[in-house]
Amino acid sequence: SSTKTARSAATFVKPRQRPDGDAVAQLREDIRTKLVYVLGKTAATARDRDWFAATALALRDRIVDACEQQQTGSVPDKRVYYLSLEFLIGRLLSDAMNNLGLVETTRAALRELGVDLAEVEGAEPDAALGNGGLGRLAACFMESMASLSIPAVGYGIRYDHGIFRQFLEDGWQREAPETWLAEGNPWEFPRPETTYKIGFGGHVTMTSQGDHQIRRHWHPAETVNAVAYDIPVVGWRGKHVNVLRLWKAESDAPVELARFNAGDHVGAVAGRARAEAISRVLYPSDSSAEGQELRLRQEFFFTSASLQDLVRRHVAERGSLRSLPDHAAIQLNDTHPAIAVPELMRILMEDHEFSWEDAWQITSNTLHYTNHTLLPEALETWPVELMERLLPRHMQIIYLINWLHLEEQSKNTKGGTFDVSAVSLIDEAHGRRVRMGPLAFHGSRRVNGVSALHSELLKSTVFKDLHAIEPEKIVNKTNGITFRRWLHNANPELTALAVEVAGEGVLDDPEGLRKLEPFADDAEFRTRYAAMRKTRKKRLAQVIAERTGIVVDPAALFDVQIKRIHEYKRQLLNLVETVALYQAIKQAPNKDWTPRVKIFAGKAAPSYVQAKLIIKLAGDIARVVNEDPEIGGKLKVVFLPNYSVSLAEVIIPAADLSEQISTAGMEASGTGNMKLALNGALTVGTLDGANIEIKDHVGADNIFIFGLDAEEVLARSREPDYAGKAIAASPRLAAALDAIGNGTFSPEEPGRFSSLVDELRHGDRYLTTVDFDDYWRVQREIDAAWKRPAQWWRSAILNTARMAWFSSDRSMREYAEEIWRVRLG
Ligand code: 4GP
Repeated sequence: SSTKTARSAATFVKPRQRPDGDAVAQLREDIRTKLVYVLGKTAATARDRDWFAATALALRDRIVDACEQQQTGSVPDKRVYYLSLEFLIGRLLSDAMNNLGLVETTRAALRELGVDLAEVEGAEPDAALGNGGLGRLAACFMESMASLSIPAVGYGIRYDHGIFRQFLEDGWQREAPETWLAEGNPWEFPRPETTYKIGFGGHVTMTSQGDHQIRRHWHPAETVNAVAYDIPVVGWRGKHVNVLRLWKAESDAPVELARFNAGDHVGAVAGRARAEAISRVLYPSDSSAEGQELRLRQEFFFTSASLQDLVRRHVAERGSLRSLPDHAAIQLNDTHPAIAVPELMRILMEDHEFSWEDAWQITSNTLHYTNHTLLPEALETWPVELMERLLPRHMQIIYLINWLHLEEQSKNTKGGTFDVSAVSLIDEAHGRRVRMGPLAFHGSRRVNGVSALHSELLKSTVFKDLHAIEPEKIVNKTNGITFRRWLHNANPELTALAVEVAGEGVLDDPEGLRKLEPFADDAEFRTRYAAMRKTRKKRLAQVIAERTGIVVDPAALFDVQIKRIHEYKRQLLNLVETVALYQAIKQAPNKDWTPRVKIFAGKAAPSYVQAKLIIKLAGDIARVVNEDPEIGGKLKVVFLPNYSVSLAEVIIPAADLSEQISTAGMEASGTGNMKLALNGALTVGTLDGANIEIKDHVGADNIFIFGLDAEEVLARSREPDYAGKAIAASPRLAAALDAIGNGTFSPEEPGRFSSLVDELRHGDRYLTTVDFDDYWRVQREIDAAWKRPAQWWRSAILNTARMAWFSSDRSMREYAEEIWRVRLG
């Protein structure tokens, strides 16, 4: 009977919304006007990039109109301020068109101008102001807050150069600057009138004010201007618009004319260059510590500007800052803005004359903090010496916060002893350093992890002692992704299927995807679902051929691992398994192997030597495997360079298998795992991060789980020589490691990968060797599953049907209700 439903549903398919003729004509004229009068071009001289700018400007007008309508209302009761050093936005044109309901209108308007929308979309540079998961999450959250009408401002830095462009030279990662602003940014409004002074260095004075009151005052040695640039963020169906306000650093020092006239043209502007360096480049530091002074300057710069801005707004709207916690919820995205704790205290005491106690009350009821990683090397600390030099007043405030905090603990233990070093905000063991995680924890009303497992691990590991003091503080908020981008825009074919089955309402409420469930048992629907995938795989095969020259067969299983390159994410596990598979195929070339294409993409931090070596290894394995005539089409290996949001939008809908194979306990959540499962890729994964919750939602039969869980990882790590034992027990693993170590893939330099192999043999911090055999087992199970298409596509459809919970709308609703206590609009 479900087959019948599918057929009858098919007969009800509405033709893709036909755009209204007047709207098309109007938009066409608006685009033409922008092209001619704003850009100074003609249809004859315009390049795709010009058409993109003209289209963006025309759509931006419509966003502004939506904004105007919304502003006729009164001041919102409470606003959310999302402070993030990273916003990995990607392109905005498709978001804007889709959310305004103008995709087809824009396509038609451009067609009348003789221009192809796809070309225009392709001409938009990615706004890549982030490294990976943390930055992309911030972008998804901004879109969801706008879609849910949560009044919010995102605050960040307007970097001249976002994440570097990755290219391969002889298989090695090389980095080149990304220049997204080279031709301006049509989405943004510069607001030079909204400029704040940000201080650095200098000294602190004390004045006594009678009543034994002492006031301290900071006199910075240097100030830099933070200038606002606003990007409007329009929500679904154009109902609500929020702002992403990015700060650009500008010098407030004039050009030194005398010096300039004396011929020192460079020296005359050196001070300006130093100030402006703050917003020059994004630090490429996904999950690893950055000890650079410039990084601390960036963090303070954007945090101070954002706090000054929201304080000014609050005072203008409400008068006293005493009510700040009632009308503002500030979310610190990781510890990068943790300096907000002392900075808000300073602003309240110094500029608004609050007492310490009142300032603390306001601060610790307004701030909230999200943790994104447990890796010890990624937990930020700053040398006390550097803080004292760069932010002397803040260091004093941190000392006093810490003193009061430790006093309180010693009172609580009633004369008993407690471990000061475990809860102190200052680490005395590694040279004196300020621990930004504990500072953010202590100064915030709520602290959250980003998956159920991660939040539990926060309580039992990094924040164990602080959690014991305030057991209510840590809450879980599992990450999410915006379906508007990762389903509707990235996969129109699957979206059309979903709309056909579940109706247009599925675009507003992803719970409607559930209606796909019965169709998993419908052979005809499965065929159409598989055809959708095939279309997307052909497109990806084309991109692979263009960018790497490698020819892949869209009929093969597309197995993808796309994310930052990091040892804990274990691209190496996948590569070792690839080698073992290669060896197995060579031993039995005539066996009925499931044809696979292993697709890798991701950037390595420029200073991360092992990660860069892993990229080189992928390329070297690819060269040998892809050219081996014995292998034929059974196995292909591809490393796609310059992974980006836009490239993800092409790969994800084309993936059959999603590799989420981090060492259990180390991936805080993952969000790529959600995007892939939503698009119907089956996950092969460990019980880590949000994989666990994905399994709970899609069902254990529709996901491939392997390896140790987080507890087992802890236990095994304590056993001596666990790697040696695992290798000794697995001839297959030993042979694969030998091949990598002896130069089978790098005959011109046989020892090239010996550091990787030695680490696996003698250290193996990420338990790659321990999980290998089970990973091999599950991969062969996957080979077998691929040969049972009815079951495979059934599982794929069930993945799509059961992923609604992972919408970032759900995450944002939870934050709104349980952390921010803000009403949805
Ligand atoms: C990432 C985590 O590694 C990832 O598991 C999580 O899904 C993501 O944040 C969003 O919460 N962390 C980073 C980072 O990107 O720079 O620490």
